[in-house]
Amino acid sequence: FLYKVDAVTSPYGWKHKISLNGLWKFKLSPQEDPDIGFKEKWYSAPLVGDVLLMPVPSSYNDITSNRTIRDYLGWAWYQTESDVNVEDWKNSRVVLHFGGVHYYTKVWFGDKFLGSHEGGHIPFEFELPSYKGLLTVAVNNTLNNQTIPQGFLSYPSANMSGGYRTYTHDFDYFDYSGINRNVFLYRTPKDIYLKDVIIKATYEGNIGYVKFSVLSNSADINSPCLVTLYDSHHQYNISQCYGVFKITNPILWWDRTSKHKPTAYLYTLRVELNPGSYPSDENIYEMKVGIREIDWNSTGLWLNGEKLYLRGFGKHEDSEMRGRGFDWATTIRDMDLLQWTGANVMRTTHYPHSLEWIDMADRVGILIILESPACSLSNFEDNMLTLHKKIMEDIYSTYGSHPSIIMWSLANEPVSDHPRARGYFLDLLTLMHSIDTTRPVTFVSSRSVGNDKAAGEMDVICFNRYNGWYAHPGDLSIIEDSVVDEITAWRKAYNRPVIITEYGAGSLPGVHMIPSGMWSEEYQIDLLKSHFSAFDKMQANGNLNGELLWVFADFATPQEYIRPGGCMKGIFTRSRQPKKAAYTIKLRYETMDNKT
Ligand code: GCB
Repeated sequence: FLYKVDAVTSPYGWKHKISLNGLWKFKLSPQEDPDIGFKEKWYSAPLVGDVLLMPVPSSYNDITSNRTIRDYLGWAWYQTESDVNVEDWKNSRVVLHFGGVHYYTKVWFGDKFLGSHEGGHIPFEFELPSYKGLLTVAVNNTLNNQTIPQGFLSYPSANMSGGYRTYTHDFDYFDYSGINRNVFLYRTPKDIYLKDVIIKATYEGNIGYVKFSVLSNSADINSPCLVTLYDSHHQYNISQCYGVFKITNPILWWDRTSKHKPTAYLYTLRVELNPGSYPSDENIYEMKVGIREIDWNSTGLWLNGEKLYLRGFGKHEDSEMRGRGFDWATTIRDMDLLQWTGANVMRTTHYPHSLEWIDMADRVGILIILESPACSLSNFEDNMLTLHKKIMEDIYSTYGSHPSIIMWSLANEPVSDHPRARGYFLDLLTLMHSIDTTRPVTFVSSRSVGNDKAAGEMDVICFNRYNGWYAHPGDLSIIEDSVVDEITAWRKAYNRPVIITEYGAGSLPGVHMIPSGMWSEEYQIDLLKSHFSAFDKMQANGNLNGELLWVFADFATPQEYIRPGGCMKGIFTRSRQPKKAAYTIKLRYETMDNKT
């Protein structure tokens, strides 16, 4: 497969970065006194007492053999020493970057409170007052009716000694917690520094247009910038913070006619603020840019003028021991396996995946439907909408420049037959259209055509349905007609592109049955094939624009009697080895690839 050996392995373009990954001190607050860490100011001195070493990044849940840690709810404390032993950092602005911490985070540097953050899957950062010191992070994973996603804590037997409590949520994945993604420091000049670079890279005819805006801390839009766009053949310069590069005969990010399919061609954009004013290159930021155009109308989606039929998966960021913790080995393995199947798309269920992941998708040419963390939403009150809007804005500013992202998904399986759902999702749709005119917007429905109040308003209809599994378990004969009828009904009702974003069956590797029965590897294959017959008909008559199987690999769920050791609908096991169905999918997706 095609990996770019010349490309750096980080989506973060600052020149000077120091990783803070490694073993951090870790301590849980006791359930009897959950706020003790704040009262005793655990941040002001090295953590003592029941302190463990915890790998960062990783979720803390599955690292130890301790049940309390696995099932913990409340404030977990992390601590490390930031000791940047570089003289030059003294005169710089030092920024502490977190790729993602689930769910509420409070951060101190020594006694100084740096700030807090809400939301588990979005990067955030703080300026550090100095570059040497004790860094403490308190993280709380308790979700409630006002968080995204929601969780429900209740005390059904408050009188019982020990205060028995229950905690549930409506989404089915294990809610892994802690410092799940990379942590690092980077440095910039103190006086003028970059805050964001927004890119829109498209083309018309044989001209590529790379529109950029460099946002810095300076209010002066005329502050000097040198922006360079280059690849190994060409270099273009613009001495302004806003502008458009016009490139004749650009190499497009995705080109199905190329010998290497797809090409995933990336240019580099280099931004230099106040050029020439700094002895080091701390005023330089570099990022990759892919030139491509997405179009959509009532009948489908096009990428660079070619009509897309999406074939791929929903996928969790989940692996053994690490939980939701970012891991290069898993990332590269997953990217490799995705290509091995011949898939062209992946939905980041049910939250945005690490930026490193999306960056890899940019490099290999996998298309991404990027989903927000709003899974199984049932609260449509105004304060929820405000939080959801903020999350979508953050998602856009974090991921918006990545060429692999072809569509935004506002939510997975909300209670979209709720009377408020329509207004709620229309507001989010309007917001996304106002900030990004280049990509379609959807949410993924599990409601029926007749009951859903909002899916028909989206640019693309995405729905999940488990025929032969949750509906009519064990019955394969029902599948083909049900799928054909439902896809036809969605198209007829709303005249929009339609994608089935989840279907599938659980299988336990090594369980075999003839004739096939539920949980066997054979049943998973038979169920997929029954769906394929329907999909082929619907693709042929133009009613279906894509099929995404649930799920790429098995993953951890809360403990439930309907799931033996996790969600087993993967075509790969949790340790990323193929089940029999992986070969069925590979055959189908590769054959489709050869057709296009
Ligand atoms: C769904 C959800 C997904 C679950 C899946 C299942 O509809 O979107 O998160 O894992 O069903 O296997 O139950």
